Amino acid sequence: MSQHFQFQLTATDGKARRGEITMPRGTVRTPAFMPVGTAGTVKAMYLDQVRDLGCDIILGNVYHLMLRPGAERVARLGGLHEFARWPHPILTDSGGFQVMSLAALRKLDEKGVKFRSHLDGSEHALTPERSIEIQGLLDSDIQMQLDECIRLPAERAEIERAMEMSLRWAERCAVAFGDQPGKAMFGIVQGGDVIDLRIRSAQRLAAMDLKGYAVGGLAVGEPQAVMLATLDETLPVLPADKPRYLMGVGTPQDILRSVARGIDMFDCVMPTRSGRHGLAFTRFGKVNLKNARHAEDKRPLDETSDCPASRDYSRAYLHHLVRSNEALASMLLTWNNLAYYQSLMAGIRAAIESGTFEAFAASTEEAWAQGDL
Ligand code: PRF
Repeated sequence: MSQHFQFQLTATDGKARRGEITMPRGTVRTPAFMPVGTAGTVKAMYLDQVRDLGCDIILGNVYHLMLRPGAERVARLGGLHEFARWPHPILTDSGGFQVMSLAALRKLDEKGVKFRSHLDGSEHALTPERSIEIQGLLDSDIQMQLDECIRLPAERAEIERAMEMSLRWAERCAVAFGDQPGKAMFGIVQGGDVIDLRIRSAQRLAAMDLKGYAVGGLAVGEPQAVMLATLDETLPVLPADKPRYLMGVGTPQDILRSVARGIDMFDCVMPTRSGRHGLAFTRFGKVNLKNARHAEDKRPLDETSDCPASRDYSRAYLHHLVRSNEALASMLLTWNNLAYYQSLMAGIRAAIESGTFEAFAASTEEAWAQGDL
């Protein structure tokens, strides 16, 4: 395994890219979907199961882990990989986005962000430097700069202010991160739905020669067409030889359409959170297992899947578990959903390798549009 963080493109098909990120803890095959492991757990899953689904990397959150159990405590316990028993790569989000969505009484300025914990109301602060320090204490392999994400719709002036500050925070994070050959710190493009701001953000980050780039500030209230048009204009500005990560996205359709534009990495709570709310993802679309029409349906979610949750349990039983609020409902549906997402990514990677991505994307979208349910 490489002692250095490296990215290699192994095939392209149109703008879609197949690559490998190598780092000391393992290789990430891209395009990759990263299950969200907010608090050091992919909720309702054993990490061995997550690994067995073909997952190369999971995501953790500075915000949650700094509040509980605390970054210094995780460091004393050997770091997040050892603590959670996941010896493979971990990417951590820097905290700003979660502060803005979860914390109370936030105060954000050039220095950083002060906030009260959503757990107990205690006061905390995050600066660009402290976010990188926490990500180091967690021993995260891919660390994200602290940024400010503006929800859309928003005024240009507000989007520009946050984007410019995020660029200054990127510089501070890069200094704090320093030179760590086996790890990476990614910059985050901001700029909302304003194309010239997106281009300026991407150009300035590209000039910093970071090891990878994320596109943030999308899927925050704008129509999908706006997100895709923004990717169309932004991605050509980023260096082709660095990985590109679209944060917090998305549906299978969002993923296919973003891969088609040159995105390499994704994370989203959708498969895990939906699983805990009775929603299953399958090759034929979404299945809402709360619905009474499943009550006597003996068919499994997908008899062709290798995932036991998808193949071996009747919809009737899953419906019963969901209606009864059983823990096993969350476990089986999360398992099914992550199996579907990982098989989608494996299909995407194989299609790019064989030069058939467009047809693969069309047939996948078509099957979803039919909706079996
Ligand atoms: N910034 C960070 N994390 C994020 C986002 C962002 O803009 C988003 C937006 N989709 C999700 N997660 N740091």
